[in-house]
Amino acid sequence: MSTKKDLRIGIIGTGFMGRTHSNGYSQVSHFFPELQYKPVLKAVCSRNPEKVQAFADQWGYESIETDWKALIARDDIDAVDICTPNDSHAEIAIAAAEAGKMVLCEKPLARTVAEAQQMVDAIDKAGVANTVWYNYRRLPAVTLAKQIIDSGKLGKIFHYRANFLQDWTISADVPQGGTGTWRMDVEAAGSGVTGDLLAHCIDTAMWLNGSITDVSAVTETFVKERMHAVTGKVQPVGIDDACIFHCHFENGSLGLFESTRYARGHKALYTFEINGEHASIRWDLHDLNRLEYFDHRDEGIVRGWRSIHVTDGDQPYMNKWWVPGLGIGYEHSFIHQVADFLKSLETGEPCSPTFQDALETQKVCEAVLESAASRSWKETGIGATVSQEA
Ligand code: SOE
Repeated sequence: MSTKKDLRIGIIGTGFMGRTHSNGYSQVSHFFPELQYKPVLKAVCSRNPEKVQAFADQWGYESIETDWKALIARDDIDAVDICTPNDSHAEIAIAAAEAGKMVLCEKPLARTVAEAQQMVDAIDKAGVANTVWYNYRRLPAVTLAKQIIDSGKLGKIFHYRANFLQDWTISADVPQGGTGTWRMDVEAAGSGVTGDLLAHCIDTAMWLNGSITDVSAVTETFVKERMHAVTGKVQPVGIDDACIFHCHFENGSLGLFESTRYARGHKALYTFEINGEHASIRWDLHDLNRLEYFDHRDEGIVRGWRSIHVTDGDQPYMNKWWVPGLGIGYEHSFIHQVADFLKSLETGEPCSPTFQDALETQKVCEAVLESAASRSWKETGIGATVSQEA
């Protein structure tokens, strides 16, 4: 008989993220057998009864709901996982916290800082375990980057550079709103690439390199009107199609970030590079098992960029998988997040990024959008501001 404790999951939303999270819950106990908690797929919720039943059958959920309030009211659910479009994150998370449930929320935490702050307040008041699915932190090569930086190998950091490039909205025929294209609708999403893609880059950046204190941004909406999939009307587009910003970090380094959905040829090119006094590192989502490292202190005749294949048992998470040399994929970042969440329930330590951490990312996103709108520098309100004259 298993001595593990059940963590009864109620998931809301059956789209792309509903699938990645469900896969995480399904796989984690196979690969992290030492964990004391075991996710149990108790219920899945979505409005369409046929679709939600099909999802439950496919992923092995025991039951369905078509009203998220009914899911939250159930006393056989311990943790509520929010995989809905951004406009419902706040309402669901606050209700779930008030009902005493643990809350796992898909990124970005909310559409605005005001919403995110209310969510943090509700979580704090209820004192419930929480996390936000900024999954890229948990790819082994990205976690290794964190370990290398924290060990001091890079020395003082001067530059942080990140891109997240896609090309799926170039056609003016792509609608806004609706099931597959809610990310194009400012009401549902809150913003465009800033909240959807740069939020990932900002989360990783602040985890690796500390707080971003102030930003100067430019955004563009290349297609100004699109048909709305729900109303059927051609309506103005309120999201940013592209965003470029530069910034100061609290540690004195400079940041440069770019994201667009108009970079023909790029489907999900997330890259970052960090340059320090002694060494640099860079990473590319399209080659996610590798971390590149350059150390100026190497002997001159062999000095150069090393390509580290992050698949060895002493590298982050990799003793859980196959044998050295065999890579893993995108979906593993979600499995790792579930594992870390379950571990946090054992230790009582928060599972970062918490709602509070994600609020900080939200503050940077909002400062970016305000900076672009006002064509001026904006402080993020986090970290100690570095004087621009300094
Ligand atoms: C957008 O296309 C998207 O699916 C984001 O919403 C995800 O967060 C990102 O990881 C991949 O791209």
